[in-house]
Amino acid sequence: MPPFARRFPTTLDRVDIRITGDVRQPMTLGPDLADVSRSQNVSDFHCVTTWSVRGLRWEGIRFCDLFDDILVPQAGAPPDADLIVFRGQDGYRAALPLADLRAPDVLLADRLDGQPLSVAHGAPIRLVAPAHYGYKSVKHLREIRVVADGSGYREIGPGFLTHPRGRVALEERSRSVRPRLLRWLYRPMIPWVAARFGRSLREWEAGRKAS
Ligand SMILES: Nc1nc2c(c(=O)[nH]1)N[C@H]1C(S)=C(S)[C@@H](COP(=O)(O)O)O[C@H]1N2
Ligand SMILES: [Mo]
Repeated sequence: MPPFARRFPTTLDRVDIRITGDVRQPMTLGPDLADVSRSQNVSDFHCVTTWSVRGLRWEGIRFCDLFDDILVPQAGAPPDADLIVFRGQDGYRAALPLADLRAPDVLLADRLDGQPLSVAHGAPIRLVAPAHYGYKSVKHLREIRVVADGSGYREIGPGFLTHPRGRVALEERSRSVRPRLLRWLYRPMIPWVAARFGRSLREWEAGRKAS
């Protein structure tokens, strides 16, 4: 989304994710993630603005395995937490109900199509929730916040443009704007957003090489 298209991660070579919120023991996930069993799947990816990519092979750790094997026993997260909020190194964030994140195709992915994740697609590690619009799949993960009661949670940006679940199959593009209207508004923005993201990424890459 536009405000984040010009910000890029600072830590690319290692996973460094803080576990915060309603936990007994806040902790940091790093190399110990290697102990969680790995998983892979092929899925389609749908941005809410109407572009899609088919047949992506993601590899990483199932969110449900991370939650049950580390967040509950080690961080003391409530097994019946309401929401999980994901935050990226660029400040972007999105939340999904824990129940949705338990789907077996929801991964913290560090590989895409057999390669380590690129910066463009979320290095060093990102969320992938294929049943939900792309805006839920937070890239460059920095923080996972456990929320016991999500009733007061506000999404980033204009709240009416997001949906608490954002399921693709039900066209949950927004909580209040009709999907047909949004399709019609979003579609012409795609080339502009893509060009701006591409330009920012090239500038950032050139800046890294120079320093
Ligand atoms: N950290 C972060 N994650 C993000 C975004 C972002 O700007 N920053 N954009 C979201 C949106 S709107 C989409 S459609 C997908 C795009 O993923 P891709 O760049 O791998 O295609 O990432 C999502 N995750
Ligand atoms: Mo998107």
